Amino acid sequence: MNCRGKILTLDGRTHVMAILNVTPDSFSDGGQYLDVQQALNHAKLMVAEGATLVDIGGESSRPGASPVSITEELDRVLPVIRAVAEALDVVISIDTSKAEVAEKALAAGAHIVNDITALRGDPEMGSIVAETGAGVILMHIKGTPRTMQHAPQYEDVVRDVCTSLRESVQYAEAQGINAEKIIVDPGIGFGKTTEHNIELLKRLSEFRSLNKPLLIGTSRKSFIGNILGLPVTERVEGTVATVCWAIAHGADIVRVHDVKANVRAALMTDALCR
Ligand code: 7PJ
Repeated sequence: MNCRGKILTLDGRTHVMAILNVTPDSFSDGGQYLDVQQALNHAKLMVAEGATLVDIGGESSRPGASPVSITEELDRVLPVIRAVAEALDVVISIDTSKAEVAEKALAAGAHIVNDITALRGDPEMGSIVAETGAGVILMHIKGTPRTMQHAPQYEDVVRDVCTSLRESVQYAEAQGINAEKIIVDPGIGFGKTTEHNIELLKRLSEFRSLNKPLLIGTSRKSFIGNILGLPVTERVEGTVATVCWAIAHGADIVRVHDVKANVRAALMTDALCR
């Protein structure tokens, strides 16, 4: 996959995407990396640990989170993107649903737009991605971060999410986005109960029918906490279990906080099932 000149090879090994939140209120690491130098140091560490992508986000999408203004989001992410792009040979994704933030982030050195609304949050997003030649991650969400956990319901969660992603892919391609620059993601935890998340993972291989690279984000999420009865600081092992399972059932990219443990687990799982 060629994302604005940066090549992401999606056939050999699983890629680990490291989460770099530059928000004061993210649910597990909010407030830690607001300072640019600190954010850069954390990115360097995660790349040294084996991450091949870094996902930079300036707006928390945790359940109930308040939206932030475009200026605030830009002030948070642009200096960090510039610093990471300058210092590291890594694929950078910008976690945003706002076209203006995406456009400026791409100009600052990002390669991929990670849009949790799958281009539905901003009417300009599709054309920005198409014009810039960026890669795009189309994630499924039911509702908005504010409303998504209010008793979400599906007829068949896997079929419903798959159908929605298929429509998102069609919309993206109709907007002029190159078919080979699209990654899909069922959006674990975004408008889903613990049972829905488990069902999505159990039947993950059904998403292969979309014929797109598949990204999965389970890291430290509350369904792991619910099953293990553990707080967010104690969910590494639960996350690693889901990462190994996801790789064995078709994931190409895993989005995580705890890079070292998940890179080792991914390499081992690759050796077993690729
Ligand atoms: C995801 C994401 C995910 C993609 C978040 C968290 C909540 N982007 N952004 N997939 N999750 N593509 O980090 O737990 O699962 S924010």
